[in-house]
Amino acid sequence: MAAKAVCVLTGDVKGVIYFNQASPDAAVVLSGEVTGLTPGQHGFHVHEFGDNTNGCMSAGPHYNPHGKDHGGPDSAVRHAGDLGNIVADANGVAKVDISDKQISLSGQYSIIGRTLVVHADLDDLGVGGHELSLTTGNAGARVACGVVGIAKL
Ligand SMILES: [Cu+2]
Ligand SMILES: [Zn+2]
Repeated sequence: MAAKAVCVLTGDVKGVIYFNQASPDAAVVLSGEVTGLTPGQHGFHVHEFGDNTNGCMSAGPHYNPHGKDHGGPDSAVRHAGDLGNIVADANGVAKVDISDKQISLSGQYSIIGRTLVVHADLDDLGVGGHELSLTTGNAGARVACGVVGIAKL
């Protein structure tokens, strides 16, 4: 059965991201647009909690149900929530077109009810050699976030 979700990102940076998963074992396809960014790469992750009571900070760390180190979307070792970077153009607009097999919209590791976060800086995908590389990719402040919710089919 197909599943659909949507996330409205709010903050100085804004966006709407749609999630589509054709079947429970299929990749999740993310599409949409984020605006108001500085040009360049920005870390893009699913964080553990769908709690935005204290803004994006209360979303907690990267969603990491398997207790792994931080990585990039194509890394053998990564957090389930590690979706890499989105890239903003000179106008601060990032088009999102990501397909990922470690997140799901159903079952034990569903990301529904968790928070999608956009960061101020580039995610080094775990290989930057910074003390934060293996936990956050040293991606800096959380400039926008939103809870992933069930969308109308
Ligand atoms: Cu993040
Ligand atoms: Zn991570």
